[in-house]
Amino acid sequence: MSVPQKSDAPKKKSAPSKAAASKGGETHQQAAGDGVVLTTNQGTGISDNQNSLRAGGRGPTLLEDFILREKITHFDHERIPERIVHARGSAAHGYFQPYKSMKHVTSAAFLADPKVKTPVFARFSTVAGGAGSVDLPRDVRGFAVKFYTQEGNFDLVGNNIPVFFIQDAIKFPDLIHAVKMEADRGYPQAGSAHDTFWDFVSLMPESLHTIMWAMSDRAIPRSLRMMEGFGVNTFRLVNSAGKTNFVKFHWRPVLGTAAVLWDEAVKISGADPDFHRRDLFEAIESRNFPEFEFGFQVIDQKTADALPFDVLDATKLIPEEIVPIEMVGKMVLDRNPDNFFAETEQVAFCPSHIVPGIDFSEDPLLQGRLFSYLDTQLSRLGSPNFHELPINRPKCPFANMQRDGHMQMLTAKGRANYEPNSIDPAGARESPSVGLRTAPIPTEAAKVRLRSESFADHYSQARLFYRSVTPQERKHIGEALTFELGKVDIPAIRQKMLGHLNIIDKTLGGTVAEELGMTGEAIAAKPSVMPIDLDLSPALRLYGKYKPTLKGRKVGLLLAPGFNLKLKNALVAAINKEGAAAAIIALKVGGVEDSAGTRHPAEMALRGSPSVMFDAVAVLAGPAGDKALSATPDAVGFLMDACRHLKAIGLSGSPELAGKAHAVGPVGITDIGAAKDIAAFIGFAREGKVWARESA
Ligand code: HDD
Repeated sequence: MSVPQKSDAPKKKSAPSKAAASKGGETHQQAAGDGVVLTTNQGTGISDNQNSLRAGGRGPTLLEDFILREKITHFDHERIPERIVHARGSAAHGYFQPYKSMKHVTSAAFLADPKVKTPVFARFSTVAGGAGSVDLPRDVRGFAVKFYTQEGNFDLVGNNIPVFFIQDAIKFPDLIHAVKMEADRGYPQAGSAHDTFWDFVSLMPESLHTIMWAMSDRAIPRSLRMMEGFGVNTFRLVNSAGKTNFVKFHWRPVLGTAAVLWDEAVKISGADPDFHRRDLFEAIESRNFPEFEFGFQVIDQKTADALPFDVLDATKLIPEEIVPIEMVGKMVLDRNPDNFFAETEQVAFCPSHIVPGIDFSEDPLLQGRLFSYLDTQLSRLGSPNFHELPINRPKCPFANMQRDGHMQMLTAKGRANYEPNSIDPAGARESPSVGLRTAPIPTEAAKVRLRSESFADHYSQARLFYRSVTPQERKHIGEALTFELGKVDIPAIRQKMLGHLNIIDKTLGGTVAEELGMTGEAIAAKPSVMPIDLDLSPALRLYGKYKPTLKGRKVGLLLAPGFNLKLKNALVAAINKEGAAAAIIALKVGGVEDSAGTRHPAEMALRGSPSVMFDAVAVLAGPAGDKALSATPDAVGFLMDACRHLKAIGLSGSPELAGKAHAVGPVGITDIGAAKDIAAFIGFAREGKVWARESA
């Protein structure tokens, strides 16, 4: 153990070593050393943690120094292989509580009693980038939740997009190889805008529906707290009478959904690569606990049979307008991990971790996932005993005859390590009554490598999504496709993609072709099944579906010398009343003087706090402050970007800056001359983005 132990080692003040003394006396730690004694992993007290053992003060280091060797050896092995996908992630602890009993559809105990709180650990991630990549590339986000139920762990390993790129798990390595950095050059990191990815997509039309989502603003979320989540694959629910239904799992953020604009995402990636991780951590630290409602779409066989697509096809969704989502409970994330590595890094999710009352469907993507996750944990965590790590260990009793293995942490007692046995009558035994029983779904059929005909339509739902979302979302999809395809070197890949886009929607294909300067160059795609026009589904929209709110958001207040203190205080109070946070920014982090010459502390310096880090901004200045700001490119950029990024803007006493930043006239800019004007600013800020400015 490398954590400080309440060891039997003597708790006495350690004397500085001679060597340390000869090199300049006591260090900080040595002087403060009244607490727990630093020891080796074997519990031997360490007298000097600053100097290795050497032959004389300037001589070579001695091999004998087991303290040095133990410390360096441990350090050399501090990293484990990062996840092959979803390497970059952030997580939190919390609990799930059902609103009502769901006994009629599932026997799962954690869904049976509204009084029962089930502990959870949720990890959000990007897919393509490495563990050290930025938080805001254009990418699907992972949304994985481990429920530590009283009947065992249930892992719901989903994404923030309800559909997937491929229909069969056998294509997953190809998909991931294509999207990750290219094999020869090792770039781009965490980005899909390159040839190999679009080559794959252009040859795999089944990916087009998910592509529409990945090119939408869903792939650049404002916050992990403001994303929807989906189980993606179809699962089954089984009740105590053995009756089964299909189910699609959904998560809905109580704060509503929000995304940033692409230009914001690019700038945030530079200004704060940990934007999402910091946002999640700080929200929980400040007790603004992220909340997500858990919803079920329960689908009986008859409804499934009547759908114009196959429920087993992970590239398809079931519109809420056909099967509504029933909200069954809420997850609250109320505790940050104590240690990133021990928890966020070592947590091991597996879709195969289910509990009685939940079962798999025959979805060929899910079936492959059932193998892959357990397998990957063996190489990532290095031992079949990964379930014994505290973050993975069930919180209910667990017992079986599995023994030994690398890093065994449990000390099994007794002789009986096999079953059946007569030696330990009180030992663990199978239980037909409480054990998991697989739903007896009939499966007899010929063994074939074949894709069902019912999976053949790759365009109808891509069209459904594109046509159902708001005009802004459609515009951004077109822009994202233009950006991504503009980064593709091989013209034929772009031409093939234009052919696919034309089938999804002629206007989309035409706009992207025009923006690429490739009108008339599309290579026609030949769908095996011609798309149909499905009834539009407004529920697929990202914007306008939730009530306007400023809750959980962050407003940046840039204060410059001579600002009006009364107005600033009123503004902060109004922002806090909305459940939002106000961040005080000044030219210098040391502080800023108000109109009465009183100095006030700042939380952030302007240079490190561009407006992309906030949901809305206000600038408060006196005449001297306005002059100083307009002479500062960072301040002009602050306001210009806020304007370009459609943020609500409040301005008080900063006409010169506003002029320089072209922030005069556009809708959503409020002149805050007096406290009564604050309401108008808050009104715009609640909307998230001032879309009218984009259209203008
Ligand atoms: Fe996967 C990780 C979600 C298809 C193989 N996947 C992983 C994580 C999420 C998803 C959220 C990160 C979990 C964490 O935070 O540790 N994956 C999905 C979804 C899919 C999907 C929603 C489609 C419905 N995945 C998928 C397929 C395969 C994998 C088809 C392989 C056949 N996924 C893995 C993996 C990972 C993983 C290689 C990497 C790290 C890990 O499992 O623990 O096994």
